[in-house]
Amino acid sequence: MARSNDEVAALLQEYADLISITGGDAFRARVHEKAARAIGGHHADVSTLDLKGLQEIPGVGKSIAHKVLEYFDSGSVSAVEELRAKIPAGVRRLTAIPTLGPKKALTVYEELGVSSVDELADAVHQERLRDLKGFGPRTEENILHGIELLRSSGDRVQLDVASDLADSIVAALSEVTGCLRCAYAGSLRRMRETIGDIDVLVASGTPAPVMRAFTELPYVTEVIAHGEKKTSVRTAKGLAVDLRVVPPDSWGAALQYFTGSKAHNIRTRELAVHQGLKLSEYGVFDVESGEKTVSETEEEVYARLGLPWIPPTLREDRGEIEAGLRGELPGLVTEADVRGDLHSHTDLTDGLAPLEEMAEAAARRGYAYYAITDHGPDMAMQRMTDERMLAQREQVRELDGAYPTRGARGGLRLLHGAELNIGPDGDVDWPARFLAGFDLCVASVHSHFHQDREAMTRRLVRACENPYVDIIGHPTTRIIGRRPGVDADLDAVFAACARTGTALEINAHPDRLDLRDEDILRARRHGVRFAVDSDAHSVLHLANLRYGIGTAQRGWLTADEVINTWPLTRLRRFLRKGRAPR
Ligand code: DGT
Ligand code: CA
Ligand code: CA
Ligand code: ZN
Repeated sequence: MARSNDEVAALLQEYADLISITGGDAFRARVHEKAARAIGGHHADVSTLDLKGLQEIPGVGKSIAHKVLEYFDSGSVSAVEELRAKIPAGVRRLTAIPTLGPKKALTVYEELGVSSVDELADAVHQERLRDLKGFGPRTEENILHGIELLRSSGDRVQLDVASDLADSIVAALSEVTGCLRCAYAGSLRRMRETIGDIDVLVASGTPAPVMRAFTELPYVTEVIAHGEKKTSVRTAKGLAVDLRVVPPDSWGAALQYFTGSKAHNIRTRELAVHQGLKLSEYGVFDVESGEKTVSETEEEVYARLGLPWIPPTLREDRGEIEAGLRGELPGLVTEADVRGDLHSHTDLTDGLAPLEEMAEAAARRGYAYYAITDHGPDMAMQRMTDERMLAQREQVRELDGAYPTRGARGGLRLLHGAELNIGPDGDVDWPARFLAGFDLCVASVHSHFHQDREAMTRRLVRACENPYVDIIGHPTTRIIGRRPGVDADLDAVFAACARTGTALEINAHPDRLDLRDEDILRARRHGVRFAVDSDAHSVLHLANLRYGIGTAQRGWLTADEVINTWPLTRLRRFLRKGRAPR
């Protein structure tokens, strides 16, 4: 994973924000924003590219390419620094409030001197915003709601950010002499949707060199605590990391303990107590003799408690202990079960890569089949037409089977689909006649998020009832930390999905993870099928599927409940749904 691409993308995005905040040219802001997205999604590490290579990235012109080179030469970009100097960091932080926007952020700063999120909340409560042009009671409500969203996500980071960092820490520490085992534990191992801090575990008889290597990692900016057993640091992105070094013969007990969750651990400790045992991060001990019985592997620890090994994604005390005791833990879906991705975009709409590159990358992942689902014409920005869609279909048919893959002897099977837009009344982009030509259709809500509960429920149910809608994409449309899910009677929607044979998507993008774990648990009680999809807008996004699988596991899903683990013939039968036979 090219971390430098993320850095540059963040910098260009910040620059775009700064341009907007300072009232600069809106077009210039958009150009930089677009380049930020392109670089974030680019397959090659941008720190290795020269001027020419950089300019080959779509949306990257000469001036942006020069900024990127300047960044890698000197560690900063003068144009960005100039704007940074004009705008206090607190004001920039205001733009992180999802409902505020750069223009209003500048207004409250210039007119009221508000330069932090707390000050803004105070100003709202003191009704000081009311006198400003363009601010009404409705704006105040929106701002307070935005502040609440920002605060509820707190200092937690998204799954992909923590994953990338943890992977590179584990890789680095595994190289240190004396490190016998290294893994991450905590909420990241359980694949929670956001991560408070990373917990890394090392088994070693000689902690000192491991601790030293840890504090000397290049992205460590601050050492919070330095000890024999535990060291805590803060990293460049603000994320904290705890490292614990344990004796090799305590590895299993420590991994179990520090994986959590706290609620799960309370239950395992109770189980131990009932059997005259004591469970700690050092092992399972006999209370009477004080003798250690097991602790080397997690399997042993669970077995000693009378349990099978419980997958980390289930360890939330949501019934996994009871299921384990009864021998009824689900056989969870894994990434290896997945035979294809059913939601992805190309540069025909808002994706970054052409069809060929996306398909080739899907084949590299070993898929048996792969669906291209660009946006329909109802999202006007995407400029889709019937002709363009049909031309793409021809291209898809031509390339069907052209890419060798582990997953299918005759090459990757390409499906031609679309991501339809579910309009306010539940209608979708095209009439039945046109829709009948697609192999599959994903349908999603992209606007009118604030309909009342009844209207929103009706809208989603109508979409399910459309015989050409096979999958409801990102069903609640929430964006983690930025936008709450829509208000709908989800049980009614889930029941409609089950009744009509419409699958619910588990959108694997780490910003979305939609459906979320709790909704999946609810939906599966209705007998719904699911599709775990990347919704990839670039080649790199295809790998996000792992986060969707983690989320599916947290929803207790088995492979049989996930349609894109099925062989193509079974999948096609599902996709025929209520359609007239062809
Ligand atoms: P996070 O960091 O907020 O995303 O969530 P976790 O689950 O990673 O929590 P963290 O980092 O505070 O602790 C890691 C694990 O260590 C936690 O899942 C369970 C274990 N642990 C920590 N403190 C306690 C405790 O006071 N009691 C018990 N039973 N376990 C604890
Ligand atoms: Ca943690
Ligand atoms: Ca921790
Ligand atoms: Zn999409």
